[in-house]
Amino acid sequence: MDLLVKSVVEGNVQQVVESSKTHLSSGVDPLDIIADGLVAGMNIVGPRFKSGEMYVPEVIMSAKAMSEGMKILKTFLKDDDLPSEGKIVIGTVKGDLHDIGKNLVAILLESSGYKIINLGVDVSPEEFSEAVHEHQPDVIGLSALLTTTMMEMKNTVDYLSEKGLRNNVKIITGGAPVSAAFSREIGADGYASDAGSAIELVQSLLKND
Ligand code: B12
Repeated sequence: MDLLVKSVVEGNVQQVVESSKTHLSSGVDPLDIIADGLVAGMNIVGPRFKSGEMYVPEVIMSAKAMSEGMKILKTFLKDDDLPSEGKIVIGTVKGDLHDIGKNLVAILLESSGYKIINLGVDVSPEEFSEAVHEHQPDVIGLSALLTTTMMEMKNTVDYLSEKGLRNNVKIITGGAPVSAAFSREIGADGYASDAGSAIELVQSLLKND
């Protein structure tokens, strides 16, 4: 399985696909290939990105390699075979079109076992609210990259509170202009400065549930 782990870390799509097929044909359980190969690889990528040893394009290649491997392995799984750590709705707030960082957070959370509902960019408080009704997530992730759209985070938090939707869901925030202090001020449950820390944050918020 070492080769598969290494290939995910290196973002070598072809090698990940070949290695996944080799393990399948030698009879290894697809769930083990996912956990000990693909996820194990992304578990190395997350901390390396956080510590600055890996950069955005490399993380994207690793994630692509992982998802190509998943495509093959998933066909051998039943729908409820994959364990889920929790459900996360994530989106960039209204008026803001930046999504590179938010998508990285989504990718790393997904590779850590969370089910992700990515609402995209320019997401209004009403759309977040609808997503809570529809998907019943454990966590909502709000992203903003503009100082002018940071206040949309507050509007979203306030809107969800008004609608009585805060009881079973934690709200986390992130994005370059956002800080832990701002996040606390607007009443969110947590803040993370990067995708690696976002995983730790979600794990700790859901553990305390
Ligand atoms: C790429 C980019 C764009 C692209 C976006 C493409 C895309 N699909 O995302 C385009 C060209 C569209 C764009 C447009 C604009 N941009 Co722009 N853009 C950038 C740029 C260069 C990089 C942002 C980025 O992707 N960083 C890389 C990612 C990996 O980092 P990140 O986003 O910070 O994400 C990490 C963390 O913040 C965190 N995180 C992010 N989201 C979340 C969410 C959660 C829940 C959590 C926990 C963590 C988390 O984890 C991520 C991964 O580690 C920045 C400058 C910069 N260096 O930041 C300017 C910047 C953000 N843009 C800026 C501006 C002004 C604009 C425009 C207004 C320009 C214009 N006049 O048209 C428009 C606004 C459009 C709009 N309505 O949103 C300013 C913002 C200034 C400010 N303080 O408000 C910046 C800072 C540039 C500058 N120095 O002036 N932009």
